[in-house]
Amino acid sequence: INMVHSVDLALADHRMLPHYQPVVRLDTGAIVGLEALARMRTPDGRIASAGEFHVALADPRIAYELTGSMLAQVAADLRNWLDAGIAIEYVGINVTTGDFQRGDLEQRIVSAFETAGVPLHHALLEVNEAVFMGGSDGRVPRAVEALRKRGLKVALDDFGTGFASLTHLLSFPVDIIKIDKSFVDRLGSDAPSTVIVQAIIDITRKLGMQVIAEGVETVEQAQILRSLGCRSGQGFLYARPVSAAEAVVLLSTPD
Ligand code: G
Ligand code: G
Ligand code: NA
Ligand code: MN
Repeated sequence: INMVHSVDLALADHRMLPHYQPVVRLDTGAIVGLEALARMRTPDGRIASAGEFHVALADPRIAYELTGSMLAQVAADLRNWLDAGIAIEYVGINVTTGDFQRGDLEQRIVSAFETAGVPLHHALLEVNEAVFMGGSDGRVPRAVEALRKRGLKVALDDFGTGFASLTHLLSFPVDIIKIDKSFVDRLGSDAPSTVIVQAIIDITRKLGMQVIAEGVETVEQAQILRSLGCRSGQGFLYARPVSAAEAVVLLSTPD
């Protein structure tokens, strides 16, 4: 099957929707934010994960249109949650190369959030290392700088898997570093990984950035992360990505 075609049809039928995974404080378990993850309702009613269709996001047009749909839905959900008195710092939205090509990402985010009446500081843009470093013209870091000046937060996603050097972080700072799951997986069993995670936490802290550990699955990983000074994490240990309706329940439940 042709994934680009499937996602195209799903976009036209409003069958692309955000699910949300909580980001929690590792000491209390309190939810500080959410990451929006695209899901596709298939014609037979199943919910497909992004892993099943993300090859289609290599098509710049598909990536661009998915982001438009996600921005509108995330901003509307945020408005509902804020109206319900739910305190939520940010919702992360994943963007990729195709989102940076037309030079209008900033305007698209601003207008989606203005339409919903949601302040921009609730938006967290998640950009992975490969996208951040891709394109020799420096287009992405410049766009990121402009977005941060507008008051959005930016996270460098999947940190440690790509080529973003620490030198680069000094030139193009971001608000949040998300430590890739592959490092979290090896905590405890693999000494070098522990040393690397410790170094990432120490250096980013000194640069004034926050750290989120991704893919936390065990109590032991969470305990090691806390001992290394990591304050936030996300992963199946706390919650899987859930629908907007289920997210309300998680957000409304006292910790
Ligand atoms: O949720 P899941 O594990 O299936 O996600 C698989 C991959 O798809 C991850 O790399 C994730 O960042 C990416 N992804 C999920 N939702 C979106 C989205 O809305 N836009 C983009 N560009 N990527 C997404
Ligand atoms: O590339 P990005 O970091 O945005 O991808 C996040 C992906 O990781 C999502 O598809 C989400 O479903 C998945 N994920 C989140 N927490 C866990 C976890 O604890 N274990 C595993 N295996 N996957 C996770
Ligand atoms: Na992400
Ligand atoms: Mn990630």
